Amino acid sequence: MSGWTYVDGRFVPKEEASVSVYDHGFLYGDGVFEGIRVYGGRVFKLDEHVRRLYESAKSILLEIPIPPEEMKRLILEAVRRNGLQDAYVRPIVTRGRGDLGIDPRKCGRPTVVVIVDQIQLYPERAYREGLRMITATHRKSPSDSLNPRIKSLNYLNQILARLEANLAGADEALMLNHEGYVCECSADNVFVVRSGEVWTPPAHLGILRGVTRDAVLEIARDLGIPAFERTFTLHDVYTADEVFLTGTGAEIGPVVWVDGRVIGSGKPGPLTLRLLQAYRELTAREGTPVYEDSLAAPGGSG
Ligand code: PXG
Repeated sequence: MSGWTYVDGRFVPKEEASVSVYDHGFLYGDGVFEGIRVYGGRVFKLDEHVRRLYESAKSILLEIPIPPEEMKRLILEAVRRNGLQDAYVRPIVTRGRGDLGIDPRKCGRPTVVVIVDQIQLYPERAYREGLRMITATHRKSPSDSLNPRIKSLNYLNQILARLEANLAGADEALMLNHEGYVCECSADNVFVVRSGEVWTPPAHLGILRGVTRDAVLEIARDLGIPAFERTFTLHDVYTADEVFLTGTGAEIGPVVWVDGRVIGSGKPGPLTLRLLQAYRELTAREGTPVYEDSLAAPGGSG
């Protein structure tokens, strides 16, 4: 697919988009990013994603060289330039180009990249039949080491967990914190349904506070389904009526098998499917319009 990518102040053809090998995002994973969906020409939860991007950056003392409102305009323009109605947008901000030492003071200006691409959806089978998940032996990195609330370019912790899932022939890996409490999956948040209640681990346990997770908590409450943040263990997962994961890419993915335990009936649960339908209605209805917005910067990208 042809298209345009924003790199450091200008749009370039996708095939030509590149950053320096001296960029500390490449050398050390020193940077932050977001993953955002566009549905029917509307950017879903743009404010929430941009807020999290700036919070991640602030936490690692990375000053994004443009203000949040300009970042939003840039994201909308990037989608517009690619002429897509449905897309996946990946804003990335790195520490920038430095030398071979880790010291961020050697980096000049942070690198800003916005990639727009087509979204690779989970196969429809995943929603019809459900996903299989294993618990990774790799624990979530503790909040006082590398806080999982920061959506940084340092994804090795999650990748090591995903490799375990791949080796086991599973779709996703569940990750625990060092106390053994359920945290989240390698690249999705996790929920359990027990006796009509919906539980997901609290953010302070050491997880990424997913935008989809927050939207699902809100949808559940709107539907009159009791939904809480709660600390729980693998036992609560194995014996749950339903389990599902959430993420920008996955939306709401039913989980029917965890570490050899069949969850509920072994099919996607009724509450999960109800939430998925409500979530899809929300994504079809809400969002910042790409092609008719007042935020749009007239003309070029600067
Ligand atoms: N936890 C982690 C660790 C994540 O990376 C989520 C939860 C869900 O968050 P949102 O805000 O999307 O509801 C993510 C999502 C992938 C992929 O390939 C997923 C994510 C990032 C990059 C790639 O599935 N993040």
